[in-house]
Amino acid sequence: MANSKYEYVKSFEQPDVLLPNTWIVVRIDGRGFHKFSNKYGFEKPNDRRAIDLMNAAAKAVMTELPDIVIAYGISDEYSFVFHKSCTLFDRRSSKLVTTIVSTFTAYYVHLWSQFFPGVPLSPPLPSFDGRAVQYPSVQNLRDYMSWRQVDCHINNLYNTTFWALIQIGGMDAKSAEKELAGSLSADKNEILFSRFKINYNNEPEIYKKGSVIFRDYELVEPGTAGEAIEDDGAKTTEQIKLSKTQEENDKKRRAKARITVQHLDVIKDEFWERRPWLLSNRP
Ligand code: DGT
Ligand code: MG
Ligand code: MG
Ligand code: MG
Ligand code: MG
Repeated sequence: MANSKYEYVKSFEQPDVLLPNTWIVVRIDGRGFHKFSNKYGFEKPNDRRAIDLMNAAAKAVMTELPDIVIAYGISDEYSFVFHKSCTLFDRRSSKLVTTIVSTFTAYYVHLWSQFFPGVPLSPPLPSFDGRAVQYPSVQNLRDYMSWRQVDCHINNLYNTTFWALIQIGGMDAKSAEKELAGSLSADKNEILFSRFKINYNNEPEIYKKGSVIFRDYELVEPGTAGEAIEDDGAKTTEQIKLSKTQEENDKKRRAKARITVQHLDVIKDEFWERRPWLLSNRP
């Protein structure tokens, strides 16, 4: 390529490579979805069509980007986890984030009519922001996932109670808000049960737990996981050659695996122990 006198402008680009050997989480979030959900009359507190659409778009993102090992979604947000060994886009943050955000948004719009038949999208169209965060250990990554799932639980219990007070109890929003100010989980469970005969435990898992998407292989019995989770990374040339072939095989295996959307507890050890491939050294 010939150099032009303009080429120097390239040197203004700032590097944004993420640290090696860290788990990368790209979290996206719908822009102004409070307004967006009202515009399209999303059911309160949860609209199954809206959640299924988020899940379908996230599943499509995972299918297109086999480097993603797991994704977790609630409300208008989704977190995508890249394996710590991922080298996609040389780990450049802006490339990873913008690719996820645009792929997700494109699918959200593309799939909209399947989930909202007869409800045409009109501007302002849905858009999403995104950021990348790096986690140096499996524990940090699991704590991140737990943080999002606890958020899901807290928000859903609040919203379920808030909307029961309004929709079944006939309260206005202000009084419902006042009623719930300072209340504990137990209080909300009690309100739901004593006033509305709703046992929160029987609410759908998809609303209580959020959605987790991953590649499905055969489950492992808890306590029998073969592979150690952390390793120091030092390898001989022979091991590197071997791991290259391994990498190729893993890539093929990953591309073929069934991607599943489930509503499981990702806070407890069991989820991870039964699926050791998710956080193993080899993606
Ligand atoms: P942002 O993210 O700062 O641009 O602003 P928002 O408005 O997107 O706020 P955020 O992301 O904190 O909250 C998500 C909003 O989306 C929240 O107002 C509730 C709404 N939303 C998400 N899923 C559902 C649903 O299934 N049903 C209803 N009714 N609303 C939903
Ligand atoms: Mg926000
Ligand atoms: Mg939002
Ligand atoms: Mg949000
Ligand atoms: Mg280009």
